[in-house]
Amino acid sequence: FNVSRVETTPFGDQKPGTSGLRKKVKVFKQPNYLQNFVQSTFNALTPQNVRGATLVVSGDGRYFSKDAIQHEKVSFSDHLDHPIKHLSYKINLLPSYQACRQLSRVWELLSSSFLLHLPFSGRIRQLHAARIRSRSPLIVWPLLSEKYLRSLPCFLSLHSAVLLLLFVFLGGVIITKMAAGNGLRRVWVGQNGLLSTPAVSAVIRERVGVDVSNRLVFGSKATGAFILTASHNPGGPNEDFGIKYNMENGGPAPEGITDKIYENTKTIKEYLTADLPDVYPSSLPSYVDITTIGVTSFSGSEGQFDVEVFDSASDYIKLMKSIFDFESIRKLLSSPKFTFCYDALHGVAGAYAKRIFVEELGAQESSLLNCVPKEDFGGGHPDPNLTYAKELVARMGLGKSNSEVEPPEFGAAADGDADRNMVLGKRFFVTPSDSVAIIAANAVEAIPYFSAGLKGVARSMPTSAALDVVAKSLNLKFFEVPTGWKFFGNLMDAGLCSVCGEESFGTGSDHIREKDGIWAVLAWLSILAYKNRENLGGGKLVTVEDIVRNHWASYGRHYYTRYDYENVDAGAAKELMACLVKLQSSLTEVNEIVSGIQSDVSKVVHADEFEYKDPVDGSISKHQGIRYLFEDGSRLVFRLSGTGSEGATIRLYIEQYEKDPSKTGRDSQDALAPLVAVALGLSKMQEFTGRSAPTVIT
Ligand code: VG1
Ligand code: CO
Repeated sequence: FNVSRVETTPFGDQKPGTSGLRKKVKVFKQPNYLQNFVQSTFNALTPQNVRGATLVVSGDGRYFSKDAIQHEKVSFSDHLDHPIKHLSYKINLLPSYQACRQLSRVWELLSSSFLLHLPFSGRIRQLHAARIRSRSPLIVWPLLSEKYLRSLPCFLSLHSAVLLLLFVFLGGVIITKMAAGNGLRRVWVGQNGLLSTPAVSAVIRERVGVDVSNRLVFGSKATGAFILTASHNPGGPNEDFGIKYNMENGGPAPEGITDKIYENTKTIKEYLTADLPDVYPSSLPSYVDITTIGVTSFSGSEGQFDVEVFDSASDYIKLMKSIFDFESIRKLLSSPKFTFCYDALHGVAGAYAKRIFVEELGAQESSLLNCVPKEDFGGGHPDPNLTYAKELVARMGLGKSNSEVEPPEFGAAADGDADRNMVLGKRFFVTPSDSVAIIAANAVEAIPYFSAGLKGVARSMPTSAALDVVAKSLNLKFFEVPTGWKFFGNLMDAGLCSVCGEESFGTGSDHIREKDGIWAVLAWLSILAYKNRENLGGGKLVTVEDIVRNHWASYGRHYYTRYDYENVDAGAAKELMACLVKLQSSLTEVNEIVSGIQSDVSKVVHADEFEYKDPVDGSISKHQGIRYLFEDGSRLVFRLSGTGSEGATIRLYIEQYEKDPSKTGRDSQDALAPLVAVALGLSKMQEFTGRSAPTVIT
């Protein structure tokens, strides 16, 4: 292959947020938008992490992922894309993507105006859908399409002119070609471009790879990864796409790197790319088919470049087996006493759920909900919480379901990229803040990986202090970090932290450097298996609810809720935050307002903007959320989300500690109502945002 330098101009909006760059697909589809970000990232890394390096490229499979990894689809319509591509190769014209960007616009106009209304477009769509459903090898498609096209001379004659112009931009490839262009040695791609975020983290750290002769090679590592996901944000042509870079420790790039990336995006002038052949058609001698496991090698002027497609799940499963006692979980899952349900919300967790829960652990297939990964998550919002995981919530007997069928004993859901988890018991919700505390409290007994003890525990600032109480009582090192998983990585690399979590349904450990949704489910199943080790034959099952209530009885309960005001006006959100910061300068004034709203809450004794000094590298992160701390341990926290793609999202976190075991059984919204009123009044939420209620309550 040959490498070329392509001129480009900067975009002003490529600042990575809490977890990478997330934007509407439309934004990512702008010419050079993704290329600029990828090149800016390569430029922010040390040369040894680029030249000769091994890069993982995969994601949650959302719309636009395949384009990003491998080829750039003609954007006007999927069903016409493939036959046309085939044709362009048939006529043997080499694609040259750059030259004809503008023509794509013309084509889009033309096609949307009349081509899509031709009577046969429906038929092509059907064929295409059938191909996807049957997962037939790609080779079948060109045959189908060729036959089809031959039978449609009108198609050709009508559009031959446009076609001739079209194939010049058919060969666009983004990340893989840019990796070759930047002198990387190889790219690893999960089959079909699918890898969960935790699986990416795992394979960066260690993979059982294969060499060119398909021999297993143990212990290969990658230097980094591009993870293609917008996580819990919806997917599809009108929804979100995202990309983030993870480092060689398997964790998200630290702020030092993401700041550098952002600086580079503001000045970028060119990017490097190689003219590798495209996926289609499969009849070309060398192409990369990301649906098939194997290695494809290319030789360039500076050496060889490989694209290796590997099974998305096997490395991850191997890792899970080294952490948990699968045999004891299997006993639990196969016991008739224990019923189970897992909802992948059509995210990438589906690619793991059947293999792990059904094939490895013996759960019934009917216990899997929405476990087929979809580009648009079936039109849903792949966010595992009580609002968006509706089907699971109903099945678990929470919400307004008809309760004729007995709900399962255990239910869990994942987000789009499978790093989040929601854990539910029968008619019972486990808050993520409690979940991490309970896992920490039980890990040593129930999970073999931790049998030698925990090195320490950590939580993000807005997460409730339930974990703090466990840390204190078990005499564990404890850390409070800003929101976002990147802050846990340094602690783990330094051997300071084993288990950590966030209130936002993220839980994980130092087995990798990302939160891990399936790990959390296996951790809970391990705890249940351990607590029930003598009950499965006879005796009463210890349920999820029992475990949580017992935990509250020994450690006290942190009533907790989060209010999200999604997609509010960005200016208004900023003003609201600025007012809260200003208010902090006078606690007297704050307490006057508080007691005016609610006379029976305790006093605010401290207020600040959270700032974090990393104990390992000394780096400082400022403006990480506004805190109001009360005398009795209650907290109000206000933050702006860093993962949205439109407007601003205000998050309000409300927490109250109850030590008295006779008072830990209240409904949390009731218990927190006075503090909620204070928070809304203090922030003048409705006044600033015009919203009388949040979009999501968790
Ligand atoms: C949110 C959560 C945060 C989480 C982040 C990424 O960030 O609050 O705890 O780490 O999403 O999760 P923000 O800035 O919107 O509050 V994931 O599953 O989206 O990668
Ligand atoms: Co996620």
